Amino acid sequence: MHIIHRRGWEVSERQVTPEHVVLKRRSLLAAAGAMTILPALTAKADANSVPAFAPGRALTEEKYATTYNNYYEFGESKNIWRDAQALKQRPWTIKLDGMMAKPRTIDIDDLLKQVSTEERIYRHRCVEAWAMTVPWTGFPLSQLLKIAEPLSSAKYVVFETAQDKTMSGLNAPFYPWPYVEGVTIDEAANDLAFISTGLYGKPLPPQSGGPIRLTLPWKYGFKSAKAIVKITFTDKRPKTFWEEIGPSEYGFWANVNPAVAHPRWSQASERLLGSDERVPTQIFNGYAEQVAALYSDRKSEKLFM
Ligand SMILES: Nc1nc2c(c(=O)[nH]1)N[C@H]1C(S)=C(S)[C@@H](COP(=O)(O)O)O[C@H]1N2
Ligand SMILES: [Mo]
Repeated sequence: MHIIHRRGWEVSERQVTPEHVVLKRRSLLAAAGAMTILPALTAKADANSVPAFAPGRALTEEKYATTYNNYYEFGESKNIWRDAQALKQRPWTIKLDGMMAKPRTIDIDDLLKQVSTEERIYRHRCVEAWAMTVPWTGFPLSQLLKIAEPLSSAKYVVFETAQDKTMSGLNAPFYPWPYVEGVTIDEAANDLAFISTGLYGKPLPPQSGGPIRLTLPWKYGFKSAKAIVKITFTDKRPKTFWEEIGPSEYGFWANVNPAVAHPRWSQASERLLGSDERVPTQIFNGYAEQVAALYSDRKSEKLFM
């Protein structure tokens, strides 16, 4: 038996995907034509190869990932996918501002011409203790940093979600809209930090954060802001949406850790979407090898909630 050392997202297709899903996705990708094809899809499966960071999980079925969502702009229910179809995906622009060389507004299609897209299968862990494993299409956040050219004095990247008339949840007065999230520049430059514009080989559906969302697989899901319309570079740590609502429950760092309980529930295990199966939660959602070093000088901070 030989060990293939892949990075965490370079999982063997065979390890994560039931065969019928592989076949379905192959035909989807062929139909999509221009989509980047996952290298693992085309590589010959080797029953004896053990990827170093294989999720050891089946891919979540698409119908579960796209019909069970958290998207408070559309309400507190998980069942918002129909309503979210009303959110127009084009035209779509993103304002880049703050501490950067040339603040500007960029059209999503112009942005997509400047990046190279790829597919990554990531585990996703919601702070509410459900989880999924899905194939995103998109590009590393580090590519956006190169395009935006933040000043060296910038320490954080802040993401802001659209506020659209189709979003009935915005009428709920309690919430501090807009939805704001942020990471340090170092976190943003990490290879795992990803901007998603597709899911299951198709354009990212509105309920999943289409047309463009953040995807940070080692952090609780609320960090992965959907429907991004503004990206700001700053030297001040932002007050994020959930931190504003409940700082003792949803912190800025929000790295996944089974040993640090949420004040109201355990984080030791998680339910796999589309099944009743519970599996143990892993530190940094299983991505410690790629991201733990980001926090070696921050041991005194509340990194895990
Ligand atoms: N704008 C916005 N982004 C958001 C949320 C939200 O309510 N609004 N919910 C977050 C939470 S709690 C999770 S778990 C994920 C859910 O993503 P999914 O619906 O694609 O599974 O989106 C995150 N991004
Ligand atoms: Mo979540």
